[in-house]
Amino acid sequence: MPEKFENPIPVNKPLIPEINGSLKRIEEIFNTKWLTNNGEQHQELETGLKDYLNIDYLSLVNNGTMALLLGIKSLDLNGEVITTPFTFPATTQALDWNNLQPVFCDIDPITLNIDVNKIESLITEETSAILGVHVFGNPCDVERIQKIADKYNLKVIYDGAHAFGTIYNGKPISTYGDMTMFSFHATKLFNTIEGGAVAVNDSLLEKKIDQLKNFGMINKEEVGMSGLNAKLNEVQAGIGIEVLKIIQYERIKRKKIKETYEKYLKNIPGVRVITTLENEENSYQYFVVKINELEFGMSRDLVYEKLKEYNVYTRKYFNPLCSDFPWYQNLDSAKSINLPTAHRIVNEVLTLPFYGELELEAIKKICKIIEYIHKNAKKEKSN
Ligand code: T4K
Repeated sequence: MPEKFENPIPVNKPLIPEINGSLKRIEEIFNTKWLTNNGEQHQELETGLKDYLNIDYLSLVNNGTMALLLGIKSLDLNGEVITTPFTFPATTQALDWNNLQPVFCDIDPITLNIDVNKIESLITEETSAILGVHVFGNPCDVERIQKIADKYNLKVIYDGAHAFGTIYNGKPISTYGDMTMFSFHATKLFNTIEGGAVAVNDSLLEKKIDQLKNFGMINKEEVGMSGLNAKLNEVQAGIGIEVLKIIQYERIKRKKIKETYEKYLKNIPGVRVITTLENEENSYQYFVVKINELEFGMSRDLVYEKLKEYNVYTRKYFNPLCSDFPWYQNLDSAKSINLPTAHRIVNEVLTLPFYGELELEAIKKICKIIEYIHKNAKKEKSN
């Protein structure tokens, strides 16, 4: 029987840069007394991110949810938006706050992203956009989604909260669709403690989002639209610059961790790794498996509980499905009968601990524990 970890292993640990660089930046900010409103740190981070992500237009904001909310607002949509139920609450809440009605589309069982084969049947006269989520950093079927959008004259928005740095078919993920939102929350691969960004493909839209995050102000004396305050402050931007410097090393470490997990989980029946790397450079933001109860001998929920006994803290992202939120219960598309794959998957998916600090020996041990839980479950059943 494997031994319990002495200290808890969390699902995530933020990427934290060496303290001196951040302190120096805070000192600069304090000396200049410029704390927010598009200061020097903000501008430097925006430029750094455009370089890193290889994109031309990007607007920084104070969290990923605001990035989505204001990004959607900038497109002047109305009516219905087709989206996925298998996502974090922020995705559909950004629609709610824009007075748009989500229409839930079932998901693909392999990628866990919106099922492109089912989108067209949900389009009505009221549809104005498709909102896809690159779940766990794996790209949606961006090319087929664009074809559908072109045919029906719809906008395409991507929630890329998990897809920072994902490259698909040789192109940065944010070059697909009309816009892509990124989250820079502490738990994300790249963080500014709290933060986010909207990446777009033209300068006019970038300008509009810049205005929307600053009360809709065009200049000091003109307010052109109803905006909000969603600015990223200088301290967070400064820390972001320091995090960006070490992101490449973190990705290399996470690649090794991912390979180690894959190697040691490969032969455990009923465990399937979600992330694949076909035509894609992965974001390395999450490491996720699916537990097939029949083959593994135990449900995902029980595995989650058992792992806790060994001091391993996993997560059931994204449980519950957004379609199960109380305020969507009158929607036809939210009915479970219309979302069979999402309802099955939400009971199978488990996010395992994944961060660069995690030692390879610890990964091997987590895999051994999972294997032991499987073997024991089979034994218990046969007794
Ligand atoms: N769209 C999608 C698809 C998203 O996944 C998210 C957010 C959004 C939109 C919205 O973006 P933001 O507005 O958040 O920028 C976390 C995050 O808060 C959330 O950002 C993220 N997705 C979601 C998937 O996960 P929780 O409630 O699971 O976080 P929490 O506090 O349980 O943290 C997880 C683990 O991380 C902890 O066990 C320990 C570690 N941790 C966490 C924090 C906050 C630390 O070590 N230090 C920390 O400071 O939501």
